[in-house]
Amino acid sequence: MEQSSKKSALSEKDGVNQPQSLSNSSVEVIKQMRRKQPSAQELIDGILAKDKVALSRAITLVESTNPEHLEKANTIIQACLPHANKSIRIGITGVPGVGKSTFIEAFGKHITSLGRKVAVLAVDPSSTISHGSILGDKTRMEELVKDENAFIRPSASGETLGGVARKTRETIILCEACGFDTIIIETVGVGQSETAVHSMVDFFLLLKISGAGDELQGIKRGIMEMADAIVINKADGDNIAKAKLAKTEFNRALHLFPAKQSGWIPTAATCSSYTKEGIDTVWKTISDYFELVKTNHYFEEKRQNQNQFWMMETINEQLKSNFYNHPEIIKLLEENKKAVQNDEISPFAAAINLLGKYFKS
Ligand SMILES: Nc1nc2c(ncn2[C@@H]2O[C@H](COP(=O)(O)OP(=O)(O)O)[C@@H](O)[C@H]2O)c(=O)[nH]1
Ligand SMILES: [Mg+2]
Repeated sequence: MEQSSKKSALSEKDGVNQPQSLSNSSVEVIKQMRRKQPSAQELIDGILAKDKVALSRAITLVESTNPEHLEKANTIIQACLPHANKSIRIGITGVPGVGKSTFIEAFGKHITSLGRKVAVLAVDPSSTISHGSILGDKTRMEELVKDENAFIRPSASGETLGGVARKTRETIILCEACGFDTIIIETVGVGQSETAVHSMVDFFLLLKISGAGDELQGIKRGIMEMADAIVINKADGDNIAKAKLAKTEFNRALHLFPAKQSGWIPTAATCSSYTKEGIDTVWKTISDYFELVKTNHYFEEKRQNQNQFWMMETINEQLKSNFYNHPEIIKLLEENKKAVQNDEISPFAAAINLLGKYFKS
């Protein structure tokens, strides 16, 4: 039978022609994106081969809420663990606008020029509201983004601080396995994020700017206590003299704090992330710190304590969330709240009752 040019109802339909406006190269890119997701093993191999694309994809799995992704993420983390822990971890805090991102750009470039490999992460539990403020920061790190020896990852968002902290800690492991020897973690400098970051880094740097001469005003004592160094940024132009005064004042204040367990004596310094003046001194200070704590073994001790701390934190958080999400507890909690309000039961007895019910169920 002769083939008719007219298609029968049984033959396949013609697809939609590719519109002229789509270039072949973008079609190829879309096709690549749609290709099968890489397996856990492929990502592990990629990370260990220092492939940043594999690293990014694995971090996306760590950040996912999909249980299947989390399982895959756990496999990858387990495989990466033996290759982790070989870096130095630096936390950077300071109020918004103090210049953290600009500083990290200048500092990051400086140390990659010395042959180091830098990964920059951020802890920002508020980014659900601000929609990932660090995304804008990526443009502040224009040079570092292009640097082959740097990796910048915007913060995980839409989570509790505990959730963000877990993801950041797991991301650190992946970055280290991918060969990054310096991890920099920026905090937004508000709320509790400093404490969380302090519990996952070796060195904690507080960034400041010179004020109206009353430098210690409004600075939280707890933050000063956590700091291993205070760096007064924006020491350029008309600011230089004021910044030097601030440095003196901070140095005096730092002397009043009790000695640190690390044996390290924190100091204040000035720098400009614009002119790069003082950036090399900050790195020198940090290097001196690591030399000290690696010699006196405080380095390992602190990391071990941090691991224990995060294990306990995770248990506490899981217990709490399981308890409050338990269907029966949700119901009983409301009933007991009312009973407590009406003085029918003591708050303590109500709590014990609920916990008893939960652990028996
Ligand atoms: N003059 C001066 N301005 C700076 C310096 N570092 C940062 N800035 C400016 O301060 C503003 C806030 O910087 P940014 O890095 O986004 O601060 P962050 O919110 O702490 O991350 C920006 O306009 C920067 O250009 C510096 O060393 N000198
Ligand atoms: Mg920033």
